[in-house]
Amino acid sequence: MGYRVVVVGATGNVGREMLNILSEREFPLDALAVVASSRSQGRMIDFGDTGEELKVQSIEHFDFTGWDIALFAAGSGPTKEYAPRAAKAGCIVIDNSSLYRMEPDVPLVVPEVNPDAVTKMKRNIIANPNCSTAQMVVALKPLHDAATIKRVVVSTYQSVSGAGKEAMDELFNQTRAIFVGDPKENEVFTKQIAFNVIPHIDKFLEDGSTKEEWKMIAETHKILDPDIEVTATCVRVPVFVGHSESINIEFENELSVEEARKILREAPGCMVVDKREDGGYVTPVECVGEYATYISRIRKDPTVKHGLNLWCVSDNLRKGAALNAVQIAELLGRKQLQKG
Ligand code: 11C
Repeated sequence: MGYRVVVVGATGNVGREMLNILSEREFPLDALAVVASSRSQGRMIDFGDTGEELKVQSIEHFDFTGWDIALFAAGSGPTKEYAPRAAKAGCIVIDNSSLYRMEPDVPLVVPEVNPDAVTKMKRNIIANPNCSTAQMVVALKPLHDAATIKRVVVSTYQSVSGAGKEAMDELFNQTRAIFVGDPKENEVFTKQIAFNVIPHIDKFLEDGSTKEEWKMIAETHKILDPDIEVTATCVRVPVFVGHSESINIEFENELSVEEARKILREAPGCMVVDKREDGGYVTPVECVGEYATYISRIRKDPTVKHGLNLWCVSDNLRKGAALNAVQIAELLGRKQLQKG
């Protein structure tokens, strides 16, 4: 038996990856609809590399009745309008926006970390976390189970694809324009992104932190453990795809580098590449199109009693968004689509 699946926001960065991943993983489909704003209505888009093309339908006229799962990658505005409509029609919404993440009756799920949370679904809505949180909790979970994490200090190096297709175009066009001596004004980012880094993602909060930094803290608490202290600095870098994170972890109990490496090697979703030699670590360009969260540079932090540092890289459009959403759909399938 297969499922009737709708991809909402199918023409965007994450929507297209959702289609690629449904096809790559041979998700059991009885029907697949692709939906976007009325501007894209009638456009044909590829269903991964199956050779099949799908016609985009307008969200405004789409009837979710009879559909099992809607993977939403539409941003908070359209999601606010259409996700409740889909959920009310009996379709389970797996939402990639930040809209529902912190609502107590909406599970926020990373299947490698808190799969049982899907059973708490009450409104036919499950939330997908922010990309920078998803990869971090995949790496933290097995270490937390082994030695209890007290505190995490994370600095991110986030690719422009996290900010959408226009942001990718801005990096490309600005880089080319600087090369040909005809610099262009930035429109998507607040400062020049080509050949630069910007310590600002999402809006500023009153305490001087940004919403992206707040999300990493609040979402880690909801998914993994509210007792872990987290402090984050989120930075945009001129990389097209792949978020990187420098993570400093303080534990309650002793955990050697060797034990951490062994635990991470065996942990679901993790791939350790840590050769302590030139090139013996993973960089964002190598993680593009991959499923894993890569972990490198595992080493002791000698400034605290039980501390480790590590480097963590993942494809933000995949584990950080589309893959995680499809994994939640697979989880629902295994749990026989528990509708709430
Ligand atoms: C970025 N992490 O890289 C953001 C994108 O809350 O889902 C995802 C924002 C979110 O810009």
